[in-house]
Amino acid sequence: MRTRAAVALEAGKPLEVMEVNLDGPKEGEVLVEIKATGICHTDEFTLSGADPEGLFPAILGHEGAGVVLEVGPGVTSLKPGDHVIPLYTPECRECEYCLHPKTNLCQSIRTTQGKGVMPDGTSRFSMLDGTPILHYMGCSTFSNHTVLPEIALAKVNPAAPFDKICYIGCGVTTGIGAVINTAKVEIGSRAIVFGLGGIGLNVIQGLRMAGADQIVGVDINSDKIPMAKHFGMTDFVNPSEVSGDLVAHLVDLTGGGADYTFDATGNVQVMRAALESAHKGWGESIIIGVAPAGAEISTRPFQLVTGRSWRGTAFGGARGRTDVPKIVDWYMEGKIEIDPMITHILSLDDINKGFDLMHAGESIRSVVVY
Ligand code: NAD
Ligand code: AHE
Ligand code: ZN
Repeated sequence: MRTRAAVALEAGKPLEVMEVNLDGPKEGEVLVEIKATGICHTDEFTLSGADPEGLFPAILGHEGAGVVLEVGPGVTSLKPGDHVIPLYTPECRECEYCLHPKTNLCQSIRTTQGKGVMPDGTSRFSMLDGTPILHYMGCSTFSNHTVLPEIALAKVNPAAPFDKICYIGCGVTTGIGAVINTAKVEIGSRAIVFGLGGIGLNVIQGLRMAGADQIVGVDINSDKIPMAKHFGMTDFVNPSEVSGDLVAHLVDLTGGGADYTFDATGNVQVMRAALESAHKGWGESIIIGVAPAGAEISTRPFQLVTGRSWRGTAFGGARGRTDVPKIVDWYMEGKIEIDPMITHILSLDDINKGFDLMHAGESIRSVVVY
Protein backbone atom coordinates (compact mmCIF):
# COMPACT_ATOMS: atom_id res chain seq x y z
CA MET A 1 0.00 0.00 0.00
CA ARG A 2 0.95 3.68 -0.09
CA THR A 3 0.84 5.91 2.96
CA ARG A 4 2.01 9.38 4.02
CA ALA A 5 4.99 9.76 6.27
CA ALA A 6 7.47 12.34 7.53
CA VAL A 7 10.83 10.96 6.41
CA ALA A 8 14.19 11.81 8.01
CA LEU A 9 16.35 11.83 4.90
CA GLU A 10 19.54 12.88 6.68
CA ALA A 11 20.74 14.09 10.07
CA GLY A 12 20.19 17.73 10.92
CA LYS A 13 17.63 18.35 8.14
CA PRO A 14 13.88 18.92 8.62
CA LEU A 15 11.63 15.93 8.01
CA GLU A 16 10.10 15.65 4.54
CA VAL A 17 6.45 14.66 4.28
CA MET A 18 5.89 12.35 1.34
CA GLU A 19 4.07 9.31 0.03
CA VAL A 20 5.91 6.06 0.74
CA ASN A 21 5.36 2.39 -0.03
CA LEU A 22 4.50 0.09 2.86
CA ASP A 23 4.56 -3.68 2.44
CA GLY A 24 1.94 -5.69 4.31
CA PRO A 25 2.55 -7.63 7.53
CA LYS A 26 4.58 -10.85 7.35
CA GLU A 27 4.57 -13.75 9.83
CA GLY A 28 4.05 -12.44 13.38
CA GLU A 29 3.55 -8.85 12.18
CA VAL A 30 0.70 -6.37 12.34
CA LEU A 31 -0.34 -3.45 10.12
CA VAL A 32 -1.44 -0.45 12.21
CA GLU A 33 -3.10 2.80 11.19
CA ILE A 34 -1.48 5.42 13.41
CA LYS A 35 -4.07 7.96 14.56
CA ALA A 36 -1.81 10.22 16.64
CA THR A 37 1.84 10.48 17.65
CA GLY A 38 3.73 12.59 20.15
CA ILE A 39 7.13 14.12 19.41
CA CYS A 40 9.63 13.09 22.09
CA HIS A 41 13.02 14.68 22.68
CA THR A 42 14.56 11.34 21.64
CA ASP A 43 13.20 11.85 18.10
CA GLU A 44 14.98 15.21 18.05
CA PHE A 45 18.14 13.57 19.46
CA THR A 46 18.23 11.05 16.62
CA LEU A 47 17.30 13.57 13.92
CA SER A 48 20.10 15.87 15.14
CA GLY A 49 22.71 13.20 14.41
CA ALA A 50 23.70 12.77 18.09
CA ASP A 51 22.40 9.18 18.31
CA PRO A 52 25.13 6.57 17.76
CA GLU A 53 22.39 4.27 16.48
CA GLY A 54 20.87 6.91 14.19
CA LEU A 55 20.36 5.65 10.63
CA PHE A 56 18.97 7.44 7.57
CA PRO A 57 16.72 7.58 5.64
CA ALA A 58 14.29 6.55 8.35
CA ILE A 59 10.78 7.19 9.57
CA LEU A 60 11.14 8.39 13.17
CA GLY A 61 8.46 8.56 15.90
CA HIS A 62 7.89 6.15 18.77
CA GLU A 63 5.02 7.67 20.80
CA GLY A 64 1.91 6.62 18.92
CA ALA A 65 -1.56 5.15 19.16
CA GLY A 66 -3.71 3.60 16.47
CA VAL A 67 -5.90 0.80 15.16
CA VAL A 68 -4.98 -2.65 13.85
CA LEU A 69 -5.89 -2.95 10.15
CA GLU A 70 -4.46 -6.36 9.28
CA VAL A 71 -2.54 -9.17 10.97
CA GLY A 72 0.04 -11.46 9.41
CA PRO A 73 0.14 -15.26 9.69
CA GLY A 74 0.59 -16.58 13.22
CA VAL A 75 -0.65 -13.48 15.03
CA THR A 76 -2.98 -14.61 17.82
CA SER A 77 -3.29 -11.80 20.37
CA LEU A 78 -4.54 -9.03 18.06
CA LYS A 79 -7.22 -8.64 15.39
CA PRO A 80 -8.35 -5.89 13.01
CA GLY A 81 -10.12 -3.11 14.90
CA ASP A 82 -8.10 -3.46 18.11
CA HIS A 83 -6.75 -0.20 19.52
CA VAL A 84 -3.03 -0.37 20.17
CA ILE A 85 0.02 1.52 21.40
CA PRO A 86 3.36 0.67 19.70
CA LEU A 87 6.12 -0.41 22.07
CA TYR A 88 9.77 0.48 21.47
CA THR A 89 10.49 -1.85 24.36
CA PRO A 90 8.57 -4.98 23.31
CA GLU A 91 7.49 -7.77 25.63
CA CYS A 92 7.89 -11.26 24.14
CA ARG A 93 7.36 -12.96 27.54
CA GLU A 94 9.83 -15.69 26.50
CA CYS A 95 13.38 -14.30 26.38
CA GLU A 96 15.86 -14.43 29.23
CA TYR A 97 15.19 -10.75 29.95
CA CYS A 98 11.38 -11.03 29.99
CA LEU A 99 11.69 -14.00 32.34
CA HIS A 100 14.00 -12.09 34.72
CA PRO A 101 12.13 -10.13 37.39
CA LYS A 102 14.63 -7.26 37.45
CA THR A 103 14.35 -5.87 33.92
CA ASN A 104 11.86 -4.79 31.27
CA LEU A 105 14.48 -4.82 28.49
CA CYS A 106 13.09 -7.59 26.25
CA GLN A 107 15.94 -8.45 23.88
CA SER A 108 14.13 -10.75 21.47
CA ILE A 109 14.22 -8.26 18.57
CA ARG A 110 16.65 -5.62 19.91
CA THR A 111 19.41 -6.29 17.35
CA THR A 112 17.27 -5.92 14.23
CA GLN A 113 15.32 -3.03 15.83
CA GLY A 114 18.59 -1.14 16.34
CA LYS A 115 19.43 -1.66 12.66
CA GLY A 116 16.12 -0.16 11.54
CA VAL A 117 14.67 -3.38 10.17
CA MET A 118 11.99 -5.91 11.06
CA PRO A 119 12.99 -9.18 12.76
CA ASP A 120 13.47 -10.88 9.35
CA GLY A 121 16.14 -8.29 8.51
CA THR A 122 14.15 -6.29 5.95
CA SER A 123 12.25 -3.01 5.98
CA ARG A 124 8.57 -2.70 5.11
CA PHE A 125 9.00 0.96 4.02
CA SER A 126 10.43 2.25 0.75
CA MET A 127 10.45 5.40 -1.35
CA LEU A 128 8.27 5.45 -4.44
CA ASP A 129 11.45 4.77 -6.48
CA GLY A 130 12.05 1.60 -4.43
CA THR A 131 14.84 2.91 -2.15
CA PRO A 132 14.39 1.27 1.28
CA ILE A 133 13.51 3.52 4.23
CA LEU A 134 14.45 2.28 7.71
CA HIS A 135 12.16 1.78 10.68
CA TYR A 136 12.96 3.60 13.96
CA MET A 137 12.86 2.15 17.46
CA GLY A 138 10.68 -0.55 15.94
CA CYS A 139 7.76 1.91 15.73
CA SER A 140 7.99 4.61 13.00
CA THR A 141 4.90 6.46 14.20
CA PHE A 142 5.63 9.47 11.98
CA SER A 143 3.88 7.43 9.28
CA ASN A 144 0.11 7.21 8.94
CA HIS A 145 0.50 3.43 8.64
CA THR A 146 3.25 1.22 10.00
CA VAL A 147 4.05 -2.45 10.52
CA LEU A 148 5.22 -3.82 13.88
CA PRO A 149 5.85 -7.22 15.42
CA GLU A 150 2.90 -8.48 17.48
CA ILE A 151 5.11 -8.45 20.61
CA ALA A 152 5.62 -4.69 20.17
CA LEU A 153 1.96 -3.73 20.50
CA ALA A 154 -0.09 -3.15 23.64
CA LYS A 155 -3.85 -3.64 23.21
CA VAL A 156 -5.64 -0.82 25.01
CA ASN A 157 -9.12 0.40 26.00
CA PRO A 158 -10.93 1.33 22.74
CA ALA A 159 -12.72 4.24 24.46
CA ALA A 160 -9.44 6.05 25.13
CA PRO A 161 -8.67 9.09 22.92
CA PHE A 162 -5.72 8.50 20.57
CA ASP A 163 -4.48 12.10 20.77
CA LYS A 164 -3.91 11.73 24.52
CA ILE A 165 -2.92 8.11 25.03
CA CYS A 166 -0.23 8.24 22.35
CA TYR A 167 1.84 9.99 25.04
CA ILE A 168 1.66 6.79 27.13
CA GLY A 169 3.76 5.21 24.36
CA CYS A 170 6.79 6.98 25.84
CA GLY A 171 6.69 10.10 28.03
CA VAL A 172 3.96 9.25 30.53
CA THR A 173 5.11 5.68 31.09
CA THR A 174 8.79 6.64 31.26
CA GLY A 175 8.26 9.37 33.86
CA ILE A 176 5.74 7.64 36.10
CA GLY A 177 7.49 4.27 35.67
CA ALA A 178 10.87 5.71 36.68
CA VAL A 179 9.31 6.56 40.05
CA ILE A 180 7.16 3.49 40.60
CA ASN A 181 9.05 0.66 38.87
CA THR A 182 12.67 1.79 38.94
CA ALA A 183 13.13 3.93 42.07
CA LYS A 184 10.18 2.41 43.96
CA VAL A 185 9.79 5.71 45.82
CA GLU A 186 8.34 5.45 49.34
CA ILE A 187 5.70 7.68 50.93
CA GLY A 188 7.30 10.74 52.56
CA SER A 189 10.38 10.78 50.31
CA ARG A 190 12.19 13.92 49.21
CA ALA A 191 13.01 14.07 45.50
CA ILE A 192 14.67 16.32 42.92
CA VAL A 193 13.71 16.27 39.23
CA PHE A 194 16.16 17.84 36.76
CA GLY A 195 14.42 18.90 33.52
CA LEU A 196 10.73 19.79 33.57
CA GLY A 197 9.83 18.76 30.02
CA GLY A 198 7.64 15.97 28.72
CA ILE A 199 9.42 13.37 30.85
CA GLY A 200 10.26 15.35 33.98
CA LEU A 201 6.64 16.46 34.47
CA ASN A 202 5.58 12.83 34.46
CA VAL A 203 8.26 12.03 37.03
CA ILE A 204 6.69 14.77 39.16
CA GLN A 205 3.23 13.30 38.57
CA GLY A 206 4.59 9.87 39.60
CA LEU A 207 6.21 11.30 42.73
CA ARG A 208 2.94 12.85 43.82
CA MET A 209 1.17 9.51 43.26
CA ALA A 210 3.86 7.78 45.34
CA GLY A 211 3.31 10.22 48.22
CA ALA A 212 6.61 12.13 48.13
CA ASP A 213 6.73 14.98 50.68
CA GLN A 214 9.13 17.26 48.82
CA ILE A 215 9.39 17.47 45.01
CA VAL A 216 12.05 19.92 43.86
CA GLY A 217 12.05 20.82 40.16
CA VAL A 218 15.23 22.11 38.50
CA ASP A 219 15.14 23.72 35.05
CA ILE A 220 16.98 26.47 33.19
CA ASN A 221 13.61 27.62 31.81
CA SER A 222 11.47 29.25 34.51
CA ASP A 223 8.45 29.22 32.19
CA LYS A 224 8.07 25.57 33.21
CA ILE A 225 7.08 26.53 36.79
CA PRO A 226 3.26 26.75 36.45
CA MET A 227 2.88 23.35 34.79
CA ALA A 228 5.31 21.68 37.20
CA LYS A 229 3.42 23.13 40.19
CA HIS A 230 0.17 21.86 38.71
CA PHE A 231 1.58 18.32 38.69
CA GLY A 232 2.98 18.48 42.24
CA MET A 233 6.30 20.36 42.34
CA THR A 234 6.79 21.88 45.80
CA ASP A 235 10.04 23.86 45.19
CA PHE A 236 11.70 25.23 42.05
CA VAL A 237 15.36 25.98 41.36
CA ASN A 238 16.68 27.71 38.24
CA PRO A 239 20.43 26.92 38.20
CA SER A 240 21.18 30.24 36.49
CA GLU A 241 19.69 32.06 39.50
CA VAL A 242 21.68 30.17 42.14
CA SER A 243 24.59 32.27 43.31
CA GLY A 244 26.90 29.54 44.67
CA ASP A 245 27.27 25.84 43.97
CA LEU A 246 24.05 24.21 42.67
CA VAL A 247 24.64 20.89 44.46
CA ALA A 248 25.28 22.59 47.81
CA HIS A 249 22.09 24.63 47.31
CA LEU A 250 20.02 21.51 46.57
CA VAL A 251 21.52 19.53 49.46
CA ASP A 252 20.63 22.39 51.77
CA LEU A 253 17.10 22.71 50.33
CA THR A 254 16.40 19.00 50.86
CA GLY A 255 17.81 18.78 54.37
CA GLY A 256 21.00 16.88 53.51
CA GLY A 257 20.23 15.63 50.00
CA ALA A 258 17.27 13.97 48.33
CA ASP A 259 16.22 10.36 48.78
CA TYR A 260 15.73 10.17 45.02
CA THR A 261 16.94 12.35 42.15
CA PHE A 262 16.04 12.02 38.47
CA ASP A 263 17.81 13.35 35.39
CA ALA A 264 15.36 14.14 32.59
CA THR A 265 17.68 16.40 30.58
CA GLY A 266 20.22 14.12 28.85
CA ASN A 267 23.03 16.50 29.93
CA VAL A 268 25.93 14.65 31.57
CA GLN A 269 26.90 17.59 33.81
CA VAL A 270 23.31 17.64 35.08
CA MET A 271 23.52 13.87 35.67
CA ARG A 272 26.54 14.48 37.91
CA ALA A 273 24.72 17.19 39.85
CA ALA A 274 21.76 14.82 40.23
CA LEU A 275 23.97 12.07 41.67
CA GLU A 276 25.77 14.43 44.02
CA SER A 277 22.57 16.01 45.34
CA ALA A 278 21.29 12.57 46.42
CA HIS A 279 21.51 11.96 50.16
CA LYS A 280 24.73 10.55 51.61
CA GLY A 281 24.24 6.98 52.79
CA TRP A 282 21.13 6.08 50.82
CA GLY A 283 20.26 8.54 48.02
CA GLU A 284 19.52 7.04 44.61
CA SER A 285 19.90 8.91 41.33
CA ILE A 286 18.04 7.68 38.28
CA ILE A 287 19.24 8.61 34.78
CA ILE A 288 16.38 8.92 32.29
CA GLY A 289 17.93 11.42 29.85
CA VAL A 290 19.64 10.15 26.71
CA ALA A 291 23.09 11.64 26.16
CA PRO A 292 24.77 12.34 22.81
CA ALA A 293 27.32 9.99 21.21
CA GLY A 294 30.66 10.28 22.99
CA ALA A 295 29.27 11.87 26.18
CA GLU A 296 30.31 10.18 29.43
CA ILE A 297 29.27 10.57 33.05
CA SER A 298 31.78 11.12 35.82
CA THR A 299 31.92 11.74 39.55
CA ARG A 300 34.33 11.05 42.40
CA PRO A 301 34.00 7.36 43.30
CA PHE A 302 33.76 8.64 46.89
CA GLN A 303 30.20 9.73 46.03
CA LEU A 304 29.29 6.06 45.59
CA VAL A 305 31.54 4.81 48.38
CA THR A 306 29.54 7.03 50.70
CA GLY A 307 26.27 5.37 49.82
CA ARG A 308 24.77 7.10 46.81
CA SER A 309 23.66 4.85 43.92
CA TRP A 310 23.55 5.65 40.23
CA ARG A 311 20.90 3.87 38.20
CA GLY A 312 19.15 4.20 34.86
CA THR A 313 15.79 3.40 33.36
CA ALA A 314 14.40 2.75 29.89
CA PHE A 315 10.66 3.15 29.27
CA GLY A 316 10.26 3.59 33.04
CA GLY A 317 10.98 -0.07 33.67
CA ALA A 318 7.56 -0.87 32.19
CA ARG A 319 6.70 -4.19 30.56
CA GLY A 320 4.71 -2.74 27.71
CA ARG A 321 2.03 -5.30 26.88
CA THR A 322 1.29 -5.79 30.58
CA ASP A 323 1.68 -2.26 31.99
CA VAL A 324 0.66 0.10 29.16
CA PRO A 325 -3.02 -1.03 29.08
CA LYS A 326 -3.15 -0.40 32.85
CA ILE A 327 -1.74 3.10 32.46
CA VAL A 328 -4.34 3.84 29.78
CA ASP A 329 -7.00 2.71 32.28
CA TRP A 330 -5.47 4.97 34.98
CA TYR A 331 -5.92 7.86 32.55
CA MET A 332 -9.52 6.89 31.77
CA GLU A 333 -10.26 6.59 35.52
CA GLY A 334 -8.73 10.02 36.25
CA LYS A 335 -5.87 8.59 38.32
CA ILE A 336 -3.32 10.35 36.12
CA GLU A 337 -3.56 13.52 34.06
CA ILE A 338 -2.28 13.94 30.52
CA ASP A 339 -4.31 16.65 28.78
CA PRO A 340 -2.51 19.80 30.09
CA MET A 341 0.87 18.47 28.97
CA ILE A 342 -0.29 18.21 25.36
CA THR A 343 0.33 21.82 24.51
CA HIS A 344 0.18 21.66 20.71
CA ILE A 345 -1.79 19.62 18.16
CA LEU A 346 -0.33 19.58 14.64
CA SER A 347 -1.05 18.04 11.26
CA LEU A 348 1.57 15.76 9.68
CA ASP A 349 2.38 18.54 7.20
CA ASP A 350 3.34 20.77 10.13
CA ILE A 351 5.41 18.17 12.01
CA ASN A 352 8.60 20.24 11.78
CA LYS A 353 6.87 22.99 13.79
CA GLY A 354 6.79 20.48 16.67
CA PHE A 355 10.61 20.33 16.61
CA ASP A 356 10.80 24.14 16.42
CA LEU A 357 8.51 24.47 19.46
CA MET A 358 10.67 21.97 21.37
CA HIS A 359 13.86 23.87 20.51
CA ALA A 360 12.25 27.12 21.63
CA GLY A 361 11.18 25.55 24.95
CA GLU A 362 7.58 26.51 24.16
CA SER A 363 5.94 23.07 24.15
CA ILE A 364 5.67 20.19 26.56
CA ARG A 365 4.28 17.70 24.06
CA SER A 366 3.33 18.40 20.48
CA VAL A 367 1.05 15.71 19.10
CA VAL A 368 0.53 15.05 15.40
CA VAL A 369 -3.00 13.93 14.59
CA TYR A 370 -3.43 12.11 11.26
P1 NAD B 1 12.07 18.10 26.76
O1 NAD B 1 12.83 18.85 25.73
O2 NAD B 1 10.59 18.16 26.76
O3 NAD B 1 12.54 18.56 28.22
C1 NAD B 1 13.87 18.76 28.61
C2 NAD B 1 13.86 19.80 29.74
O4 NAD B 1 15.19 19.87 30.28
C3 NAD B 1 13.47 21.19 29.27
O5 NAD B 1 12.48 21.73 30.12
C4 NAD B 1 14.78 21.97 29.38
O6 NAD B 1 14.58 23.34 29.67
C5 NAD B 1 15.46 21.23 30.52
N1 NAD B 1 16.91 21.40 30.56
C6 NAD B 1 17.77 21.39 29.50
N2 NAD B 1 19.02 21.57 29.96
C7 NAD B 1 18.96 21.70 31.29
C8 NAD B 1 19.93 21.92 32.32
N3 NAD B 1 21.22 22.06 32.02
N4 NAD B 1 19.49 21.99 33.60
C9 NAD B 1 18.18 21.87 33.89
N5 NAD B 1 17.21 21.67 32.97
C10 NAD B 1 17.61 21.59 31.69
O7 NAD B 1 12.56 16.60 26.66
P2 NAD B 1 11.79 15.28 27.15
O8 NAD B 1 10.95 14.77 26.05
O9 NAD B 1 11.22 15.53 28.49
O10 NAD B 1 13.04 14.26 27.27
C11 NAD B 1 13.99 14.45 28.31
C12 NAD B 1 15.16 13.48 28.15
O11 NAD B 1 14.69 12.15 28.41
C13 NAD B 1 15.75 13.44 26.74
O12 NAD B 1 17.15 13.24 26.87
C14 NAD B 1 15.09 12.21 26.13
O13 NAD B 1 15.86 11.71 25.06
C15 NAD B 1 15.08 11.30 27.33
N6 NAD B 1 14.11 10.18 27.31
C16 NAD B 1 14.54 9.01 27.84
C17 NAD B 1 13.66 7.93 27.93
C18 NAD B 1 14.10 6.65 28.54
O14 NAD B 1 13.40 5.64 28.37
N7 NAD B 1 15.22 6.61 29.26
C19 NAD B 1 12.36 8.07 27.44
C20 NAD B 1 11.97 9.29 26.90
C21 NAD B 1 12.86 10.36 26.85
N1 AHE C 1 20.31 4.75 20.72
C1 AHE C 1 20.86 5.51 21.80
C2 AHE C 1 20.16 5.33 23.10
C3 AHE C 1 18.70 5.70 23.03
C4 AHE C 1 18.02 5.25 24.28
O1 AHE C 1 18.61 5.15 25.36
N2 AHE C 1 16.76 4.96 24.15
C5 AHE C 1 15.94 4.60 25.30
C6 AHE C 1 14.56 5.03 25.02
S1 AHE C 1 14.43 6.77 24.80
C7 AHE C 1 12.79 6.95 24.46
O2 AHE C 1 12.51 8.24 24.24
C8 AHE C 1 15.91 3.08 25.48
O3 AHE C 1 14.88 2.44 25.55
N3 AHE C 1 17.05 2.52 25.62
C9 AHE C 1 17.20 1.08 25.75
C10 AHE C 1 17.49 0.45 24.43
O4 AHE C 1 17.63 -0.76 24.37
O5 AHE C 1 17.59 1.20 23.42
C11 AHE C 1 22.35 5.23 21.97
O6 AHE C 1 22.97 5.93 22.79
O7 AHE C 1 22.84 4.34 21.26
ZN1 ZN D 1 10.57 8.96 23.85
